[in-house]
Amino acid sequence: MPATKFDKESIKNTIVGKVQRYNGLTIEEASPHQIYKAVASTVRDQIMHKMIESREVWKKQKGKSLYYLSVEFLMGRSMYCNMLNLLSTKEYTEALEELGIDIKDVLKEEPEPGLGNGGLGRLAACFLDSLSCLDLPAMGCTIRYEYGLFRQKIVDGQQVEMPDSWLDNGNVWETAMMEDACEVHFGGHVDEIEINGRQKFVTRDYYTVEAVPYDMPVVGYDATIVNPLRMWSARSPKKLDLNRFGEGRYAQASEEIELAEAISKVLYPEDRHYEGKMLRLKQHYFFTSASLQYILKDYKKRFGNDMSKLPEKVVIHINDTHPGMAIPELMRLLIDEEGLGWDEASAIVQKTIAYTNHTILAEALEKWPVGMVQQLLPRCYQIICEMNRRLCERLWNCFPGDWDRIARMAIISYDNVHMANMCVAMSYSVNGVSKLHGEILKEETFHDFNLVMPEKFSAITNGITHRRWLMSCNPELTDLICESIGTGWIKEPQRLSELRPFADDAAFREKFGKIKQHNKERLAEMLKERQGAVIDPSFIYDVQAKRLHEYKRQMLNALHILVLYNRIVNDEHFTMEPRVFIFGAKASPGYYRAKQIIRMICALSELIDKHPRARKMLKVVFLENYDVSSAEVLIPAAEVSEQLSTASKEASGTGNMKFMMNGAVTIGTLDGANVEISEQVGMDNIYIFGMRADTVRDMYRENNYNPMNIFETNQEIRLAMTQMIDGTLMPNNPAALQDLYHSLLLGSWGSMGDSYFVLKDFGSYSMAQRRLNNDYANRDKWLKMAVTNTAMSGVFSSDRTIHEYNDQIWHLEPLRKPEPQ
Ligand code: DL6
Repeated sequence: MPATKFDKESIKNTIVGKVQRYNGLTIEEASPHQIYKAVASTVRDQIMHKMIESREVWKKQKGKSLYYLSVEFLMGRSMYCNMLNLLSTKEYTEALEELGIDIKDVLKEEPEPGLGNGGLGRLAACFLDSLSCLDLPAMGCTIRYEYGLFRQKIVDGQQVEMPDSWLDNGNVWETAMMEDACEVHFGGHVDEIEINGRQKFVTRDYYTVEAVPYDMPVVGYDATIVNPLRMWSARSPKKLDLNRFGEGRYAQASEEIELAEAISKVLYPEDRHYEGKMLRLKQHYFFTSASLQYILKDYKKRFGNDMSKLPEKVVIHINDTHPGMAIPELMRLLIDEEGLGWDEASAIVQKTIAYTNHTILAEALEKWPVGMVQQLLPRCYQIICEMNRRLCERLWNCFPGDWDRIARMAIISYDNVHMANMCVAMSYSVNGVSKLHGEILKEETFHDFNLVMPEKFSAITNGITHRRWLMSCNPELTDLICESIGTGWIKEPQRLSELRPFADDAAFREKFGKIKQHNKERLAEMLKERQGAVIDPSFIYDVQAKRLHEYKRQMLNALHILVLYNRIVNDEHFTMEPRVFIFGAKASPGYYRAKQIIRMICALSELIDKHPRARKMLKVVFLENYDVSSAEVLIPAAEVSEQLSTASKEASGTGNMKFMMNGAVTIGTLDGANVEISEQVGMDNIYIFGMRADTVRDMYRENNYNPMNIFETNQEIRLAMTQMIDGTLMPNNPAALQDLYHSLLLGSWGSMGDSYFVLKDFGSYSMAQRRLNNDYANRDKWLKMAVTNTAMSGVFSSDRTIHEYNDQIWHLEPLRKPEPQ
């Protein structure tokens, strides 16, 4: 292939040429968005060039490929990371500069695809980045949602959800791959027929939805490979009904089209009603079926029709249970389409599919009503029943007569299909996402399965790509690290630990501190510009940014702030290091209590702002619409990272790693990956508080915790909680936070109140906060801690995580770079 140049001059000419050809404009006349499109498509040309080379190598090498199925891929903006990974940021920055354009203005124009909700989706995105960087062949598979997660507005102190139509101006990065479009069938009934003496199952009277794939390239840092993220879009095979249209029934004329296309309309449609739940099931089956059809088609093209070799060439990883329908669907394809027998098909499935669990929250363990699965996916339902029958038979041999245990482990029980049980029973690997979570899976969630099939279980601690979460979002710190320890850490992130001795170097610490200060100023500007919030960059920046959930205990943070406020207001001698508490969080639209917590935080912010003495030391800001792009400004500016989940509830967390990498010091419980963070930095460089996971487990078992005892004996808590409902916090509507107040004191239906132990852990949290406050006053001490956190964060790079997945689960061969000609 002829070499194409992507040096400064050719980049400049290409951009100017594209603006001319696409828009008929000169670069001076073009709008910022038109320039963005020209620049992005130049970067894309460069990636495509690489992709062709990479595919050639992949074809020749004939190795194994990974298909990573996930309902979420929270990719964030692509342009800057693509330039970085192509090693071309300098060329693009200078080319634009010479055209009189500031690259920052171009980057701002890129819409952010909100195809994810939180940690699960962002982890999938980090994994794709690391897979490409490590030259491991993989494809991410998901849905091309027309609307991503909602855009959050705060109106009158409350969350309002707005649609996120991220595709309005098109998506420069994607390519429609029409040749891989396929049909996905729903509904109908199954007939058993005999063909040439063989029993066959045929589904009839189904309806069809077309699955059209769009590929987005994921380029690795200084790597050979370009892996695709494949996003499936639903399209109706029906065309507009002209008869109905002619009769003036315009809405009905496109009704069927709309219904089919609803599948890829929104991420997480509301599922409090039957239709919504059904739509989610349709989504899950839609993209898993389309992905599997493609995987088998491609396998046959590359390796022929012998399906017994599938596990040697393909690994299908299901990210949580949402893509779990891949299991019966692969069985169906192997049996009904490829003509394999049950045992053969089942053996292949159990060697090809691996599963990661991301939560132990009982309410998040997916289950589907039997009737719904039967109606929507009749053939898969038959297969699930047979899998269940065989599993129960096996379990009966292991636990004779133990009906309760077998019912807990069954795939079908109490009129539901239990996805986690199916995933554990039918995949060859089940992993948790931190050491602690792995233990909890083995000892509690899947305890019974661990007795029967212990070889499947492992724990691989999550990670984050240090390219996006340090190099791209914190360029000044990146430069300082490179100046100090060279660039080896970029490819071997654990070498960041070479920075540790610099914690004792006063000059280095000062430089580190200055960079933090610049990042704090940058965040202050962003908050001013986005939502008119004014914060003082001399305050401590204390951040809690993550999805809003009771177990993450934003409530603990809020209650503590209210206690600080009361100390200031009621004691004129009380002082503290001035601190701004920044929250970033979206609450699921149907989660009333989570929305109440947002309301409380906003009310707290107003209350503090009104008090002349309090506002000199305290400030609360709720960052609207927390997303990847705002996280990229927020995280480098943070000095304190709040990781407050009730121990045992957070599977891992990944925000904790991002903050640490950027030099924020954690205050947190011994939960998820916080445990491993504390092991890395040592107890002197982290503030640990609260009950441990085993104590929490015992408290649940004993079921005799009474938060009222704490309420009655702790005056500070009692005052703060009373202010939630006496008009102090909500002067115009004192009753607004009543449910939240009661949830901390009283249980419902026999369960205890304060089920996430906010009051129980409050004392210990408050003490840890006091220590933190005192330590911050000692700048040297604080900066030493901050540097140590960055230095010890290398182990949390997703490159390490992917190496572990590959060594323990996938066994992929890295693509070898072509020999230079
Ligand atoms: O593994 C990624 C991420 C973990 O870091 C979080 O601790 C965990 O809460 C999250 N899990 C989910 C699962 N969905 N639910 N519920 O998002 O996964």
